[in-house]
Amino acid sequence: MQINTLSTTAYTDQKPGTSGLRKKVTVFQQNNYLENFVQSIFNSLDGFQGQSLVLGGDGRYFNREAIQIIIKIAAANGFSELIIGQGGLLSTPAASHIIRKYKAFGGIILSASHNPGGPDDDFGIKYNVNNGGPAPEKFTDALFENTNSITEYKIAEISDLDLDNIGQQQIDDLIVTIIDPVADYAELMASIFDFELLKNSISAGFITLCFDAMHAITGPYATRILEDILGAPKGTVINGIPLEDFGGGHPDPNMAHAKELTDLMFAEDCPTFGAASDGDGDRNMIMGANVFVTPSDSLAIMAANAHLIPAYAKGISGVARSMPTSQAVDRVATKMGLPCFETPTGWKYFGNLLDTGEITLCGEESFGSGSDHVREKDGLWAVLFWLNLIAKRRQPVEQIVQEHWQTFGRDIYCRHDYEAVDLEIANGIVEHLRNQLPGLAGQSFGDYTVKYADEFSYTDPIDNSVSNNQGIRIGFEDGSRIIYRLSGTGTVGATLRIYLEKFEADTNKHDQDAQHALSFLINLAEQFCEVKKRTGRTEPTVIT
Ligand code: VG1
Ligand code: CO
Repeated sequence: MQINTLSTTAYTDQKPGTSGLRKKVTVFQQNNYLENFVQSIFNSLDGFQGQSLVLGGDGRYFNREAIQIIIKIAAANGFSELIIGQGGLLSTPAASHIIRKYKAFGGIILSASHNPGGPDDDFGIKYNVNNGGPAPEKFTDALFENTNSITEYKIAEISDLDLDNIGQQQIDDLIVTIIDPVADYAELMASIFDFELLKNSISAGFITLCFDAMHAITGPYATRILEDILGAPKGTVINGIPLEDFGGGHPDPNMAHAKELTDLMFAEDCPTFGAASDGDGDRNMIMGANVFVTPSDSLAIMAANAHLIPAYAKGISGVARSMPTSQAVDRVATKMGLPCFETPTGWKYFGNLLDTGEITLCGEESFGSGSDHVREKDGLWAVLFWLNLIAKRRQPVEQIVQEHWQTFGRDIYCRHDYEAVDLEIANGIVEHLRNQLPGLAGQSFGDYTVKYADEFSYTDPIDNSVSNNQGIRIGFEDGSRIIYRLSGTGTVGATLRIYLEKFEADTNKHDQDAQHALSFLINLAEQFCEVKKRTGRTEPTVIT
């Protein structure tokens, strides 16, 4: 194999965000932009010679071209085997599983997740380590430094590979294995959940369902598992063909973007269960007949009911949530006597807790939940968890949620996103908030008295690494919170996220609209941050 070392010039903007490097496709198409980043990943790693690397992506525009380039750079750098999903496809949770199952050195996942795709939209790339999870911050920091100083990269002179036929190809010392992207994952799901019970509940008509794959990666996974294996009727999976531009949509599973599913679930003759997943298959939205389950509640309900699922029947060791996620799961943990951890936003912070067995379940308010079965959040896993729960409890989604609130109280919750805010204005808002923090504790606003106002910083309990500046928190005496963060996944300007929550113990007040119940806090949040005043906007871009 002829290996060439080519000189290159560093780019200064390759800093990984919450989940890898995400930029416009046109940025990735710049001369050597992708090559630099991939070589910098390898420059940040040791000991991979003769090892295997997993490769796959969510199928968005530029996926195939990128994979061919990465194959050549990985070959030139000394990997001995590449395990690639057929067609270059792997959902993020499936990639995590495959790294673990085949004991690969690591994996490169091509995805910009919930961001839109297409020639003028977004592309992304991230590196996962041998536990199957996103590389920790100390790796991404070193990687960023390498991208700033890179001067050359290595590339093998081989022709483009056939990604579409399952099987092995040998090119000199390199083995390229093209695998069925779904098979291993489907087998894993069957080992966690009660598939017999699910088959029976579906064939008996007790569960009727609709799954919106949003023209993204979960199409083939959901079709195989829900329709082919569990016997749900053809057509259960809608928008099931992955498209390079997601059909022009925004593959983000929430009521704003999964509109077709939402309309269906609020119609009169709707199915009993509805769900959607995102671009790379790690997010989930759970709905029942005329009801939407917030991701924070979903996590709490899963924790409270985990013993009903075969894989977790012996009990769970602990739970974790990202800081802006509501405190609903904390209440479950307290009642069950389980440890509960609060981590910064992003799945990489759960890795150590999962690896050491401190926790079994974890989740984020941003439609993500998962367990120790992989090291990424997992959309279809969450869907199957809920289906298993419904089948086992023989109750509709709404009743499961209501009963949960009766037992634990309700954490009323919502998130307001202001997208594509001018960077300077966004930084000004954060500065303005920071300046207020020292004086806020003890002050009262209506019925709310500020208990603490600070910036969240996290010390990993396993390796003691410290992550600062992980969001601004204003917490009140009654447990209510207002949280502000700038997104680390956007590609245009800045996205300001405002998270609002309030606890309601009174069962008679559980059936409230969240926007209404939180209106005082919503106004207070604006008073503190002035996003409307400073941007001239009248409302958030998206409310979830
Ligand atoms: C968002 C979510 C965060 C999630 C991240 C990656 O990050 O808020 O909870 O882990 O996306 O999810 P940010 O920095 O934009 O708030 V995914 O499905 O985009 O890989
Ligand atoms: Co995602």
